[in-house]
Amino acid sequence: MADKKFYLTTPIFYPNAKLHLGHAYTTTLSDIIVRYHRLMGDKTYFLTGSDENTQKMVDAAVKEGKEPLEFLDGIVANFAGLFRELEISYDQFIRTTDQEKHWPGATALWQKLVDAGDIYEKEYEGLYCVGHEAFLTEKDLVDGKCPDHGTAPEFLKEKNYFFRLSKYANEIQKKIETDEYRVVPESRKHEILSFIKNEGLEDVSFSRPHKDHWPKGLGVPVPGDDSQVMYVWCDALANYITALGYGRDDELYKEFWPADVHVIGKDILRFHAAIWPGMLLSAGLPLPKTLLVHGFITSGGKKMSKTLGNVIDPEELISEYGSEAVRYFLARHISPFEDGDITREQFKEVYNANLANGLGNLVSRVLTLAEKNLESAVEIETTEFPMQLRNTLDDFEVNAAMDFIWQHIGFLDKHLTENQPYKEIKTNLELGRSMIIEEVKELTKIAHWLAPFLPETSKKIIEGIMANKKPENLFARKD
Ligand code: ME8
Repeated sequence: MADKKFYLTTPIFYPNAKLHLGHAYTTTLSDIIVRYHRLMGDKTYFLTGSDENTQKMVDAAVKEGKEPLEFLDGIVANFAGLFRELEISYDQFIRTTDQEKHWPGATALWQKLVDAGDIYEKEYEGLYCVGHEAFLTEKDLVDGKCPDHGTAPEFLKEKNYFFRLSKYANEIQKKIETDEYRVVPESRKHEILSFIKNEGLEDVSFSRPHKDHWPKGLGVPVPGDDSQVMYVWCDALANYITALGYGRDDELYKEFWPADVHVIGKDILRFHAAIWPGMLLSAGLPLPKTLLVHGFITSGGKKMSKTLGNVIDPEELISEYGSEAVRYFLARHISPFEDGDITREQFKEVYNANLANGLGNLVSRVLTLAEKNLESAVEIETTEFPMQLRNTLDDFEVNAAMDFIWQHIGFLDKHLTENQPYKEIKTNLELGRSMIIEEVKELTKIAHWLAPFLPETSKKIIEGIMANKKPENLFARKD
């Protein structure tokens, strides 16, 4: 398995505001999957980044009285800070304003679509939702407003270049039906297939007139027509290959493309399961293998969104509980396939029950016993990932994998209580010690299994075992 490559991407996020817990979910889920593959010996590449050539970013900058490009640097530094705190082990952070890394590949890809005869010019009228960065139709609106963003779309009439997506509808449908391009979970596969079957795939507007108020350096110019920049979704989707050097220095591209997994939220399914494979087919490039589509985190039953203003700030949770507690919550208490709700009360409750009283208490019990009664540290043995854990993780069921580990935490806790090595040791030193050694060995396994999910905790427990000492500050109870 060691020579396998594994390339995973997250969406590139819009830097018009700070990231919220939904974005933290996507990146944490992605990080867990990548860390698991890295542990299994795969050669991994993990890409994330920011989607910067957008109207909404310009609007947000203007609102704060800042120059857009200067505003971007501040927000992107924030993204990187959050990802560092959350221990996101990405290999590259791509920015779509990066003229050296991103633009050559986006331009080369555009050229391929032109060469295939799939780009044509057309006058266009339509309703544009800045929140979506997409054209909507009357059918999409509720009371004249975009139901996701609560705002009325702008009416635009302009010259655009169009991408002939309709030409690829059948081929895309077939690739998804046969799982050649696998959409997970099944419900999302059905969703996109019935969309293609019922509504078909229309050609997409793929450029916008360059705006006078946009600063230079924003928007990838359409090759051969300075008056137009690429439509933001066209250049954004290209990031998955431009970051690997497509169109400039394609060593990484050759090694890692096609992507093994694109992780996205359900809101951007159509872009990834229709437009993106259409672009790749037109360019004659291989399709990604799997699209993992997760649900939305809601807060008190409502979608968490920057526009709706009901976001939970991951930084706040991290400063109160620590980043490992946030990773724990996202991995275990949110399903990767369905929507999941979070409230601060529930967060505190599961933190106390499963981290402070559960894992934290178990580590403390076992290692206090070891520290007091063993003359030297128990030797660390290498641990296999049990088949059940591997199966769940291969199926992206990160929450089920966590349940498996917590089940074992429960077993070990019960074992300790029932066997009472702390009593045994008073009458039979040898037997008592060998019982404690067994408990430490079980704890070692749990610590290894935790590595992709809670890397810092895993390390602290292993260090504690190696030093024969209880680690300090592991999940203090919150009242
Ligand atoms: O769509 N729950 O960027 P974006 C869970 N730039 N995940 C959520 C979420 C929620 N409430 N809200 C957002 C874009 N997300 C484009 C992507 S890719 C070539 C371009 C996550 O900043 C989820 O992964 O709006 C969703 O798909 C993504 O953030 C959208 O991020």
